[in-house]
Amino acid sequence: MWKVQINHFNEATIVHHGNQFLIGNGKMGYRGTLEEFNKEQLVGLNLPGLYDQFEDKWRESVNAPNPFFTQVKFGGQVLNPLLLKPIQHEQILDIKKGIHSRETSWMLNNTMITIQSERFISMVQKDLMVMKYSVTVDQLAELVIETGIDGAVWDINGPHLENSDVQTIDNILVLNMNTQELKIPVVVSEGILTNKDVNENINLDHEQIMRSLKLTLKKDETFTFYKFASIKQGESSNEATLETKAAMEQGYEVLYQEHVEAWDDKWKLADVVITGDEEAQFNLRYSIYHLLILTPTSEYASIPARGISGQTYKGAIFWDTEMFMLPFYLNTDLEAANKLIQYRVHTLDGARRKAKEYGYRGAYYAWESQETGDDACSHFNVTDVFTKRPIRTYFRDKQIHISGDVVYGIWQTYLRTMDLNILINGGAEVIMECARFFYSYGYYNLDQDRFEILDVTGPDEYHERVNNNAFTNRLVLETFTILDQVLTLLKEHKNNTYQQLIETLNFEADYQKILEITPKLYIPQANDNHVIEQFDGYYKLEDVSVEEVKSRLVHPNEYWGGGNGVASSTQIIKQADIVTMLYLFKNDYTDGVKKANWEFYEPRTEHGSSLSACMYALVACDNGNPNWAYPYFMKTASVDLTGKTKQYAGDIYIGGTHPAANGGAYMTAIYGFAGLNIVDDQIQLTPQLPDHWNSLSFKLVLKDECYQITIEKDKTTIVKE
Ligand code: IFM
Repeated sequence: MWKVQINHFNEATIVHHGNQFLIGNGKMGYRGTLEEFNKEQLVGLNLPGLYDQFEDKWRESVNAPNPFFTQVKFGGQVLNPLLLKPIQHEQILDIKKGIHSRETSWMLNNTMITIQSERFISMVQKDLMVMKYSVTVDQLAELVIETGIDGAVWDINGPHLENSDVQTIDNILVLNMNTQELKIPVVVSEGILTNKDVNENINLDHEQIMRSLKLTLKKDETFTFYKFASIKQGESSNEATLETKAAMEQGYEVLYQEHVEAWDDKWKLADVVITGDEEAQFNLRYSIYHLLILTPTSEYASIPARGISGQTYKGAIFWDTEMFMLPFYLNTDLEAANKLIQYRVHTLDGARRKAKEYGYRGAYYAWESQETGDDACSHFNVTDVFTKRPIRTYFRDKQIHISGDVVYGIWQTYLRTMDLNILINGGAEVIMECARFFYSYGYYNLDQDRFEILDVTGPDEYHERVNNNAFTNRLVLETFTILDQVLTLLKEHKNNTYQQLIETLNFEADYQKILEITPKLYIPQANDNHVIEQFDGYYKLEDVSVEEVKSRLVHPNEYWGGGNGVASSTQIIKQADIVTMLYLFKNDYTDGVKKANWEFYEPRTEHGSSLSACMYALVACDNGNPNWAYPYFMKTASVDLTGKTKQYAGDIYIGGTHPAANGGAYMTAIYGFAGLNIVDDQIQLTPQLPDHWNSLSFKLVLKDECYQITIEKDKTTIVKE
């Protein structure tokens, strides 16, 4: 099963299907809406690496004009399911090929008119979008097809594009605009080829540029046009036009074929095969599909928390990338993994600026990072549903674990490749600056003779500004430990680089101080019940159930955190916090501690974040309980199929796709159920499949070799390919 399919039209699910039927290639994402839809239905061609700020609104990624806009008119009636009920409607996403298709029929004036379309964003030519669009009638009929570029773009905090200039060059339509803030050109061009000659007029409006095709179709005749669209960022209309022309010369079939072959190559390495559970198989493949359409194409852009599904969360990059998505790319596409790491190297100066802004030294990475690494996160990131006033949140100021997450990601990449270039080409500098930041942020408690990390927000965002969040403290310890390992390695193998870094960063004194303080760093330990307190004073909070907290809500979209929120004074947490720590640092903790904490924190977790369930699944597997893990795995893997996630935080729309959950599903299969562990280039497996699974198999790229790993009930095989 490789297809997501719906067989009827329902207005209420337009937004969900926009996410569910998304296509993309890492550089662009196109929402799963119908060709006749517009910004009201959240049509979106998202450009994840391009950002803009309009006036004093939130800076966010840019959505480009829509080159696929097409509507058919018959007898003066626009064929649009919102205006006229179709007699048949089907929408399909083929996740094996990265192709979206639809077929819709209407009965009007005793004539059946059927629209079929098939579209893709080329996985080969990254600025290219291609569509085949057909209309069939069962009676002689006169039709008008309007197709062109719709410049009326859906924006959350826009408009982001200005100075629209429309032109036609050799019958290619071109819409030229630029971003408001940095004046970066965004050019959309499109050309069409038709299966028969038609009468065509072009209407140039300042935001829209449309072809109007007038045609008469005989009984049972089909009219087809092929559309080739080029979207250029920072380039001129000339480049866009040339690419459109070249694509038209190549033709639909050739472009289709190369696209499908590129997808085939991707699946060869990325697929994970489950036998004995079709639903789990499909959900997992669907999650991997999302990771594939997010494969980074540049080292100057990374993967936003809502992927390429739109501008939610400002199109920004969070810790989601390193902690939940990077493992997939490390196992299947090292080049992509390196781009993610290089993105953090290129944004180091932004992190330095943020540290300085708050009065610290070193690098404090952006909670919501864009192209420069400056923080896009607002101090008031949620709006109160009752008063409509902004709520002061401390994600930006206090979620300091982000710098540790970046360090962790770089180190994991180094451990996987043992390639010193990762450290030499900026990785070591990032690690040094992050360690320095933590050193300057921490507090030496003279009375207790220990180094503490105060006033932070951990992964559980409902409890802000807490002291000694165990997860954060443990990650700081990891950062200090990695720092020492990195500097020792460089000193031994690349002494020149070592000396140069120490001198340019003036790091000698900090290095010594960090080494001295590391043994004093306070790491909260398990109590007599083997439970670790999430932060100082957590146990003193009201001990209530999630259901009880829910029953106290006055409004369904009310924000649970933010100091005064319903959860803030209780032990109810938003997402896996201690449990995330237990997964990341599994060797530090006994099975007893893992079990006790899982059992203690799970009933206290709202799972209000899509990052939560996979961590519970991973720790359950690590604890030898795959059947406990299974429902959390299924929840994670189906998140973008069901659309059952929070759509609002207060009054702010937070819908879209969930790449961290997609990555978490992959992690659960590979690190949980297969129990993969790589130590010194050796593949170790501790498999524990759910009872009803027969087998699990996947590929692993390790040091230029590819391994096929197959886990069956009673045997495990590793074959070098
Ligand atoms: O990074 C997450 C955070 O942990 C919870 N809120 C949403 C963010 C983006 O996914």
